[in-house]
Amino acid sequence: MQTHVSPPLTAVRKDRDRRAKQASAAPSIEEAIRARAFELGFDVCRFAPAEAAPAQGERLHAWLQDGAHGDMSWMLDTADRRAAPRALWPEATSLVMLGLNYGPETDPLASLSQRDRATISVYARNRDYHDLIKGRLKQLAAFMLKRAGAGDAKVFVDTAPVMEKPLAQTAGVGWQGKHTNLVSRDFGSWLFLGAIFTNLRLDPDPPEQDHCGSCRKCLDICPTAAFPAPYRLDARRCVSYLTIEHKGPIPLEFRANIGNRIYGCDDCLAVCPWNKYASAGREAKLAARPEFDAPPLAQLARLDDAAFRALFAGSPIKRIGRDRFMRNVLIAIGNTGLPEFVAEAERLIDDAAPIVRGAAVWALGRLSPTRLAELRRQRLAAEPDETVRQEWRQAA
Ligand code: B12
Ligand code: SF4
Ligand code: SF4
Repeated sequence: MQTHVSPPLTAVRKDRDRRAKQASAAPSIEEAIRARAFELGFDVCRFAPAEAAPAQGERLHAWLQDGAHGDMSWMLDTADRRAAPRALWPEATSLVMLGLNYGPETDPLASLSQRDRATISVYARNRDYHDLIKGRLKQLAAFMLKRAGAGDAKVFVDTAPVMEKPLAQTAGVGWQGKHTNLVSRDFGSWLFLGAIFTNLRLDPDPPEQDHCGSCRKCLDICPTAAFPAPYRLDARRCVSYLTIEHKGPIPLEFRANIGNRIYGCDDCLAVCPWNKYASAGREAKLAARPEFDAPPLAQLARLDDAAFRALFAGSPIKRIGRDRFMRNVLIAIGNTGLPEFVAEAERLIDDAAPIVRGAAVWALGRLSPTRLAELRRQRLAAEPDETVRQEWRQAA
């Protein structure tokens, strides 16, 4: 016959202590998600409640009311959903906010003084980050739901109506600096952001505080005076907007100050003193391709549609198309002040696209007013497009 013998009290205690120890050694779901995020190449992963950043909706509406979004009408169309995570997805309870370091290896502003070269902003010197980050967010979301054994999740990077910067600040990824981008104490201005909304309940991290202090370097360096006040950007004046988002001719008042920036701008990001703690990004697919690091303007000016598509396959630059890209190249050419570009500008006056012809007229006027005057009468009479005719009329 078997008799049940109770273990001595000390053995019970030992067993309980061992199990408690095991339980505390097992990572929490937040720690597990964070560890997986690092494996997937993210550099920051933090959590916020879905009610995060309630004031941002009002600020977004005020910004739109001012017309600061310019012709990004999609910002207006999606405003109500963008204003708060729950307006986009009512079941969301927690947010996983991710940052991926894309810090450059060299001074991103070095090529600004090379007149015969183009400056492409750091984020666009290799593969499109949207594709890269979205795939990883999906992998992280799948891991999270599997670990939780329940729940639902949605992933976002850039293009969805989500205010990534203020949400990331609430999760403690960094703070919105006076240039309005998120600054991190560890990565400076060089973090791409992404988000996972979920109906799981995750423990939030504390928010980050503003560490700008009395600094105003980013405000002072802006070549087009795009900040009406600290923490406020008028997109209509920002070179990033003008060279990427804006579809028509670039307003005359900004052309000279755009210099050789042909796609985006990094000036306000690059001068931030917090970049001294930044390091080069570890993602090879985002490291600058040599051919996108200060490419010669003369080569870019020769790209036809097929060559443009081939060169920028997989790059975010492809999105703006050859004609808008060539408009930007011609603004940079007009700013070189170098006579060797006169023939290039004159050749593009015959381009099939009005946006290119118009920019070519401006560039030629800057480089050789005499040659422009020689061509004006005959070309103006033959020009079918009113915007290009306008360029002929206003060119020097
Ligand atoms: C629209 C957009 C743009 C527009 C407008 C930029 C802007 N500042 O809004 C344009 C085309 C100009 C642009 C440019 C760039 N962009 Co952009 N853009 C976006 C996008 C799609 C939406 C941003 C948005 O909601 N703007 C609306 C305004 C109202 O929001 P906000 O800037 O946060 O405005 C806040 C402040 O003004 C503040 N505020 C207002 N008043 C006051 C007063 C006080 C006292 C305070 C404290 C705050 C405050 O409250 C507002 C709400 O938070 C986001 C992706 C996303 N889905 O979030 C990427 C995003 C912001 N862009 C990004 C990048 C990298 C850039 C560029 C650096 C690209 C380049 N090199 O050319 C430049 C930087 C220009 C700049 N200085 O902002 C990254 C920024 C990453 C980061 N670390 O912050 C994002 C997050 C994309 C991503 N997924 O990584 N962009
Ligand atoms: S990206 Fe360039 S143009 Fe735009 S706000 Fe910053 S410094 Fe100014
Ligand atoms: S440059 Fe200065 S003011 Fe601008 S974001 Fe960095 S710390 Fe803030």
